[in-house]
Amino acid sequence: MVPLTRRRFLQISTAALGSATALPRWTAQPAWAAAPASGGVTTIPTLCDMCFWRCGAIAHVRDGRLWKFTGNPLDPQSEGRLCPRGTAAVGTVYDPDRLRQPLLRVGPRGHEQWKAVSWDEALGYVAERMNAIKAAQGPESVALFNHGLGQRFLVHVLRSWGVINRAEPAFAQCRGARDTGFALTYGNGLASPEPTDIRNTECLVLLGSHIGENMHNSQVREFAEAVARRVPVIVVDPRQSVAASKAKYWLPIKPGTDLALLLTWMNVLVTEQRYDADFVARHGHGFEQFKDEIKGCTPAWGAERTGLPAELIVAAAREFSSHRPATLIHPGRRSNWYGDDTQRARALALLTALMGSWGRRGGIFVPTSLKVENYPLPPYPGSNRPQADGADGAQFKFAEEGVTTSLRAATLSGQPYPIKAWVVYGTNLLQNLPDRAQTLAAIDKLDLLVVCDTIPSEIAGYADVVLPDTTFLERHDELFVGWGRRGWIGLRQPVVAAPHDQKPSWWIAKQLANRLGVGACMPFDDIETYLRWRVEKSGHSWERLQREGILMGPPNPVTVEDGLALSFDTPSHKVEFWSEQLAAAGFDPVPKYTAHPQAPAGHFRLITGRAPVHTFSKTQSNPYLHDLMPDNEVWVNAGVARARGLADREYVTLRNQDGVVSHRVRVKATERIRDDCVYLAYGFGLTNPALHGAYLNGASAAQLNTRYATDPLMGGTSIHGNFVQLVKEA
Ligand SMILES: Nc1nc2c(c(=O)[nH]1)N[C@H]1C(S)=C(S)[C@@H](COP(=O)(O)OP(=O)(O)OC[C@H]3O[C@@H](n4cnc5c(=O)[nH]c(N)nc54)[C@H](O)[C@@H]3O)O[C@H]1N2
Ligand SMILES: Nc1nc2c(c(=O)[nH]1)N[C@H]1C(S)=C(S)[C@@H](COP(=O)(O)OP(=O)(O)OC[C@H]3O[C@@H](n4cnc5c(=O)[nH]c(N)nc54)[C@H](O)[C@@H]3O)O[C@H]1N2
Ligand code: SF4
Ligand SMILES: [Mo]
Repeated sequence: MVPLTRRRFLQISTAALGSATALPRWTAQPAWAAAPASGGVTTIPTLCDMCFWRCGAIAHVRDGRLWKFTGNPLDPQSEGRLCPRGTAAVGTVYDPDRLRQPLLRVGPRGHEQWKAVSWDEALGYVAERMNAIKAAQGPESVALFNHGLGQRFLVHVLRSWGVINRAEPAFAQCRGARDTGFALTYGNGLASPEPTDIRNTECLVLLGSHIGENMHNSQVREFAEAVARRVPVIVVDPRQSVAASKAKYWLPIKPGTDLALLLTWMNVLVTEQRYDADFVARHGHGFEQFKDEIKGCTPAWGAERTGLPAELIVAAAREFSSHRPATLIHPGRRSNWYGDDTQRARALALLTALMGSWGRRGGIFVPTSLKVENYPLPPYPGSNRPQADGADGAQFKFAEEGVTTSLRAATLSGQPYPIKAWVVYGTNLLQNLPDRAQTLAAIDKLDLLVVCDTIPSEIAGYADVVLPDTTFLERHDELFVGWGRRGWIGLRQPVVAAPHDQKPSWWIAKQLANRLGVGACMPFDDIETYLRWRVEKSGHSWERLQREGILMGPPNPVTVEDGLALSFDTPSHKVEFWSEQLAAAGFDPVPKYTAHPQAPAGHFRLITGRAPVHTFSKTQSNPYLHDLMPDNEVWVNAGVARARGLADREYVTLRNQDGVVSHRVRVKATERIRDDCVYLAYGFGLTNPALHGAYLNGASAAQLNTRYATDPLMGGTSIHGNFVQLVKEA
């Protein structure tokens, strides 16, 4: 590998992000695919997995080693450019902390005493324990936690074996509330990538949504283009985020009061008749009742709750409504803020409807896809038991996916039936679920904890069996069928060989299937047979997909301007300003503001977001990204820091309302945050000493999330309801 100095790395990532590529946007045959490898360098297209945006990328391989990772110009997500994390994929392959072989626990759980074993022994052990649990308690007593494209076949095998309990933090800890709120309003969630037409917008409104720190590639690039086009940007954030620093209006809202602001904005739009009356008349359901519900939400009412001047609230509403329908009210993504997040998402959805910007150019488009045939696989067995997490309606009427924290609660209580094993694929539950003590207590109840990961993550530290997956650069995964302005298929394929005894996740799933007695559910010898079948049966060339990495579908209308006819899959077949479904289930049919708990004396609300060069807790041991940002800092209002005698860059610890104390972290004293909250980027302060570079670097926001509120509609867990004191180091 070419030694990559920090300086050169920065140059690469800046070029990757900022510069306009000379390649046309939709080349039929890119130079790198047509030309034979020169100078011993082979280029292989694949999909980035440094985060879940799944950008199309090109691996440059020399002498069997990956030395550069760049964007695939054919891919609609990257358009030839990766974010800094994608560029650093090389560090994921050569991370010295990688798991190398299967491990069996020999000491007490969590004490990290292992025996390296063969795959045969590891998978034989897993199958034997799982079959014993099935015989005694039924397959429902095994739960699966998973995330990412690599999970596909493990999920399939376990479901074929009888698993019905499965959840991922990307729902209840991420976009679940947002998608539920939009589905209740329009009949459809937004999924990923969210169809925001930033490229064509004439006014962008961001609540939270810290694009630029949230590095989702295409959104960041379209955002940069919008700023260059001098599109007015309105940012609502208690902290002056990177996006807020580019904004025409920054509204430093009192945390937790966004719903009051949204209701006030809607009141202003209705009162001043600035909404799209035609859209509402044609597509709206229950508008009069809605109007009646929000009539008390005047600017004075909103100002009192949000801490924002009434004039600023009104000025922002006048600004963004003057650009409708090309006004984009960004729907957000990580919506697990305060526990009433589905209702906040409903308010965002209704504000979009008042702008008439659903299905419009410059607003939210209705994405299209490409039809891909499904490989004929046997159906899953049924079960006469309910899901243990209540996400099938018993507890969370509107949850469309499994609820992690509720599955954890079922493991703790043994109700409605005991959960005796967790299989965990690609998700670090000790960081991404609130209240770590509950996660550890639930693990204590298990007869079996299997973790499949690439590095010694914190959750792997508690496993009975650790299965070392290959990295995404060493394996095939299921096809990625993308939804967007056009549909596309993206292929993940291996670009280098696994360096040790790591195995691809599809292979692990297939081997396990044989040992679990459900081998028939994987009726192909290798994954290429499966992938080729799907691609060719769908009328595409497998060889071309292997060569180019991306196959684009034909253009379809995605906005009214392109000829799209709007339709809504709600009970009324309209946009539900008033939700009969919510009313029938005993919830507010129109969102209502309720105040959230305030900080105890001497405490600050802990708010959180993303570090631009890291993904959650999974990239801290990547040498290049670690070099760029080894730890986090706690943002403290400069006046607060002065009053407490805290100097910029001085170390403090954070003690939360329940007495949990963080690892030491540097203070960033800044005017760019309100004085009632502090901010910490998520993903640091990792506690597994086997992560040599990343161990205890910075403070873990997750560790301080001991309190959470649960969204009663879909089970999402809030994390912004925790409060901390700043403790000076002795
Ligand atoms: N670099 C990088 N990028 C990522 C990721 C990553 O790990 N690393 N993860 C990706 C994923 S999965 C997701 S879900 C997204 C998440 O990214 P977003 O969806 O953008 O996350 P948010 O929580 O909406 O935004 C965090 C911002 O909200 C502000 N905030 C906190 N409390 C409040 C409040 O009460 N009101 C308002 N209006 N603002 C508040 C914070 O100050 C912060 O600026 O990021 C994605 N992009
Ligand atoms: N406190 C707090 N909690 C949060 C959030 C937050 O901001 N703060 N954000 C929430 C959000 S928005 C989301 S989307 C979720 C994200 O949660 P997850 O997507 O589950 O992300 P991580 O917790 O980083 O766990 C990813 C794990 O997968 C492993 N891994 C990486 N690549 C591979 C691979 O190829 N194969 C296998 N088998 N494993 C791999 C990593 O080493 C890591 O242990 O977290 C949520 N939880
Ligand atoms: S946004 Fe960045 S890390 Fe995520 S897939 Fe794209 S290039 Fe990779
Ligand atoms: Mo997320």
